[in-house]
Amino acid sequence: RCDCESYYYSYSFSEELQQEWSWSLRYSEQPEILRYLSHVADRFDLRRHIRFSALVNAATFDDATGLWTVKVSNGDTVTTRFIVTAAGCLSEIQRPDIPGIEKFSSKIFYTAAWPHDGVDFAGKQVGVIGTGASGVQAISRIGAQAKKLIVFQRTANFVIPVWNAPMKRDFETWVKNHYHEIRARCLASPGGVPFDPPEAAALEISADKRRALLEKYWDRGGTQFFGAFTDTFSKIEANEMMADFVRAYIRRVVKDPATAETLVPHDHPIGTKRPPMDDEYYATFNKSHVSLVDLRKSPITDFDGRMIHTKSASHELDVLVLATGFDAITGPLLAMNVQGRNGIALRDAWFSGATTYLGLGIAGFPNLFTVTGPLSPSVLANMPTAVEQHVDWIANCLSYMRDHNLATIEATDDAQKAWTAHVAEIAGQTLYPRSNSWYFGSNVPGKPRQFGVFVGGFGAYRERCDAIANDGYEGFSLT
Ligand code: NA7
Repeated sequence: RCDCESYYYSYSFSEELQQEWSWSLRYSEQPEILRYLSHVADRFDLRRHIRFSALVNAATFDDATGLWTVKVSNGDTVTTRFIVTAAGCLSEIQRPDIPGIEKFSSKIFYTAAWPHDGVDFAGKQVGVIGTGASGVQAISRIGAQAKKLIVFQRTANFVIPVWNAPMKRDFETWVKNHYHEIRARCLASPGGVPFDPPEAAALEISADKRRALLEKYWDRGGTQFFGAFTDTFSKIEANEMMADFVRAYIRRVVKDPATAETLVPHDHPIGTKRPPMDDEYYATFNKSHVSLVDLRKSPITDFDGRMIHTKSASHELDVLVLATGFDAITGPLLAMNVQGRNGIALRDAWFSGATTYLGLGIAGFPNLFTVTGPLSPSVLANMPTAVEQHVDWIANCLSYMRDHNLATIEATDDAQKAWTAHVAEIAGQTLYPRSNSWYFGSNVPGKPRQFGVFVGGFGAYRERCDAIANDGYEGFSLT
């Protein structure tokens, strides 16, 4: 399900599309999002431009011709001057090495590679490993269907309710009448969203006022909760105040005190790991057929046949769901085996961490544009807005090159170094480094620890990209 409010998080590139499409829920579910994307593909006759089931196995730059050769899994080879990657930030599955799992004989499904025709959990004994955004939403749904559900939790997360509900038609009418203004606010805002900036710093107001603001933003739900204060992501004391509010909520909702305490997070500042969004998660643990295993106290020791063994108990399962995440942000690009100038592999160029200019271009990899690439606002901005901003920027750049008879654009080393350092410096001023998360690549063994996202604000980022383009693509070398 979408983490975000449907109307604000859909495409803006066509006024007709904005006006004709209606969302049924405040936060749309996966089937409706898929219907929307299919509608967009049909409405703009896009399918004829797309080769489906075409996995890119390799992309190699030829120094002599200045062209890229792209090898595709179906055997096709394509030669092209430009490559625009739009592989997503969360599309490369991460399969953790869980000792003994090869001995498990029941079915295993990964949330990151879910069967398109769904899975029927009715009457089944189900285990779920992983309590990130995917696990949390899966647990609520599976808990409503399965005969028995056992959740294996390694790290407790702060799960924020979204208060999902049918779309109010008067809200829809208001949005459709104000799209112009809403989109302009998105483009100027730090998160690519049309919400007002926080009203106060939590540390500078009275306890009563703080409580009132927490409740006000909690009632708005979802990511809007994090808009309550200016200092949530910069001051640990302020962050703790917000965290305590959510901890109290968990203790109120979950009836069994021991289960509640296991679900209460203590190991990271709230919001510095992606906070899952769900309305039913905590209440699911009040169901008699749902139980929680704390993997910190009782780690998995082995599997055999239909059994999963932990230090303190053994459980028989018909199905095991692994909600164990993705090799995020850089993973999808590295999986394409990109090779740039002088035969340098992207994997080697990024051995110590990703280096990019604006998250749009990479030195040594000419004419390769990366939509929502590493070190751009990507996953910490409104994603469709971030995608559209990059796509517009790239399209304008290609027009500029055509109009000026240019064949090559490439980020300079200096500009790339400066941008990469700038992104790290800004992340260092926040509380994000206090957690281990996929933002840092912490979930992938051996991956360099690096904050993969520009957190200086989407609006400021967009202005910088525009200024660079207006300045003849400063920081890029064009030939
Ligand atoms: P996440 O957020 O990376 O969550 C993965 C979860 O799986 C998390 O709870 C991990 O615990 C857990 N995990 C991973 N490996 C293991 C092993 N080996 N044993 C036990 N538990 C494990 O991935 P999601 O798919 O939920 O979400 C990714 C993003 O997609 C999400 O943030 C949204 O933006 C959309 P850990 O916290 O590492 O202890």
